[in-house]
Amino acid sequence: MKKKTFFITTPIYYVNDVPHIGHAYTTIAADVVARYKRLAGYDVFFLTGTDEHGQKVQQAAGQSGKDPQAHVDDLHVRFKELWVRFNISNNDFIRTTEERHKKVVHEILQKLYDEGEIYKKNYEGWYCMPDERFWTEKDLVDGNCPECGRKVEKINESNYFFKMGQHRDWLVDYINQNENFIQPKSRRNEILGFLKQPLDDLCISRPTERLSWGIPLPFDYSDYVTYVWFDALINYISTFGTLDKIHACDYWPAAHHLIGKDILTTHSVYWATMLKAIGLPLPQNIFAHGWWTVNGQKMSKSLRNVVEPNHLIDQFGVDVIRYFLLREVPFGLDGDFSHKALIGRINSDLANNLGNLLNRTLNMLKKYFKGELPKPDTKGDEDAPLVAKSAEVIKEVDRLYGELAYSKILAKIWEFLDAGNIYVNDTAPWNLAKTDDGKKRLATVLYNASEACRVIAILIAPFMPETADKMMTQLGIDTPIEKQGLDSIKKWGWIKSGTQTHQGAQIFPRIDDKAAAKILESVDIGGNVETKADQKSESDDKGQITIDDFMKVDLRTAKILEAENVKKSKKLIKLKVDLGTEQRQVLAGIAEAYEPEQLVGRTVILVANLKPAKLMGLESQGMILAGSNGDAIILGGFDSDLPPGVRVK
Ligand code: ME8
Repeated sequence: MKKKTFFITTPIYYVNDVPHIGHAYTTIAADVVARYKRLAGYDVFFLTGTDEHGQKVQQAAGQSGKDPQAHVDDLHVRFKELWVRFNISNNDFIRTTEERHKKVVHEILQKLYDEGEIYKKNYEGWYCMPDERFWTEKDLVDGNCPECGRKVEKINESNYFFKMGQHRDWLVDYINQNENFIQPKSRRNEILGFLKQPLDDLCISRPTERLSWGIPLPFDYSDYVTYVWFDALINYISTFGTLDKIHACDYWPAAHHLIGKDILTTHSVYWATMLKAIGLPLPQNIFAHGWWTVNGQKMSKSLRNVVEPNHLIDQFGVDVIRYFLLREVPFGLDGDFSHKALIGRINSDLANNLGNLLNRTLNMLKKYFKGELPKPDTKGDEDAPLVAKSAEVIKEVDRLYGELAYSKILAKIWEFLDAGNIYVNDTAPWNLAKTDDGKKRLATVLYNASEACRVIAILIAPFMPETADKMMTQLGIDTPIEKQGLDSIKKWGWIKSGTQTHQGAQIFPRIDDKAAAKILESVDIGGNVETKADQKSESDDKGQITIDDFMKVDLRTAKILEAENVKKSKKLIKLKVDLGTEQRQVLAGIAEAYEPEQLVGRTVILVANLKPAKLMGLESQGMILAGSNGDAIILGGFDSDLPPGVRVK
């Protein structure tokens, strides 16, 4: 039977940029899904690449005295090499300067031109040189570019335009009818808001006298090159060859275009309307994730705070970074990078939890069975809940992949890990080993604990492929993980009795306080901000906090979806709030000031990273901010609408 296909993409990165954790983030996120879908038996095609045309490349090449092609040939390698280091399993790496790509761009331009979808007109507008974009007078902010704030120039020239404006109405309908087309929901609303204005036609050419480094227009070859975005977006299909081949290909439409929130309009408006005009179906999903900052600041060369992935890999290893980026911040929200948080995750999630279960299981196998996996013997009450938990987690993980809820997927896998550790605690193998009868039960317990480790290895393999392989080696399993597949964990008991396990070194050793202090001391981003901030907060005796202390509090806008009084409580109201990417239950002590019905629909401020707490037996996942002058309690809010999930700072 033919396998089901699955196509996933990352943006193609500007070749001039130095790859940083932001780029790594999207690429790792795509890789995790690609790996999971392969494990689930799909025929996966995973595409990434580099965007190599445009003004900035032309300028940078000029400054280094190189021909632009030689310049991009040198630079694109930085991305390719980084993806190899990160174990990225892409099936293709497309470069927009490759002939195969240019051919498809030409074919599409010519087709749209012949069909009257592209026309030429004289145009006067404001042009932002660094962003290579035209703006209308009303777009400008204080006379500057609305995107980057830099100066714009008035330009009057003839250009070619794609008739994008005519597509507005159906696009709005399409977005309304296809809930999953743009995610998260807050981004979808942002685009629907954008489409409330009339949609302009898109200028898709640049005169060669101003910019020569681009794909020449096939119908005006010597005078114009293609606008870099029109060229770049086509990479998602040029990987498959000519239009005929794309139409015939099983991978299109893509299951997911993963992008950062910065490039949402180009994907959900430009690309969607281009596809419609070309006659191709739209991607099933465009997911715009959030933005990584460093100690609360945008990463930039001038602030010297660009987190360089190669250094992180050298210091912590590939899998730790892959894990951290996807565990730390819910996909879709912004996140702040810090080495301290990274070390915290290594110690609590990886060394303590994951390392612990594998290590103690292998240790006991060695001690009581010379490392050989015994045949399960006496059953016990603790077995069925462990097996049931495994099935529940596998099912839920699969559902969460559909939402690209990476952080929740990992949290769910860790629930099973906890269940494994509890199983070992409750069955107390060290006591069982004392009697002959106990030893029969011990055989079952260690068999089940080993199978639990294998289930975990398979579930974490998409996130941490090297770790999963190491776990398999220590468990003595030589069947590759892809061969075992997801099906092998759907039924308990794949691992074979008699397998000789090999306890090796701790997979994730703890980073002790001394080593952690040394790492933080050596961090050189933004002028050693992490350690400087620490020193400052220690020496501060006026009760003041630093900006870093403040940035640790993750304040978010949250929309109240449901509200009800908590029974037997005079003060508490139970709220269900929308955080853009997830919904949470929060208890607020505001019942004396508000009726539940007054609250639904309001946008409030939530402390989103507060440890969950139980109040009147109910879990509260965060805290709502309110002010009080003694008797009146007033909720904090905003004087105009903000979507849910926006960071407040
Ligand atoms: O926009 N946090 O390329 P680009 C999270 N060539 N993600 C980040 C990030 C950050 N701080 N910085 C970058 C382009 N990214 C175009 C794309 S696609 C047809 C053309 C990630 O090099 C994120 O995925 O500026 C963002 O969308 C992408 O890098 C932008 O990369």
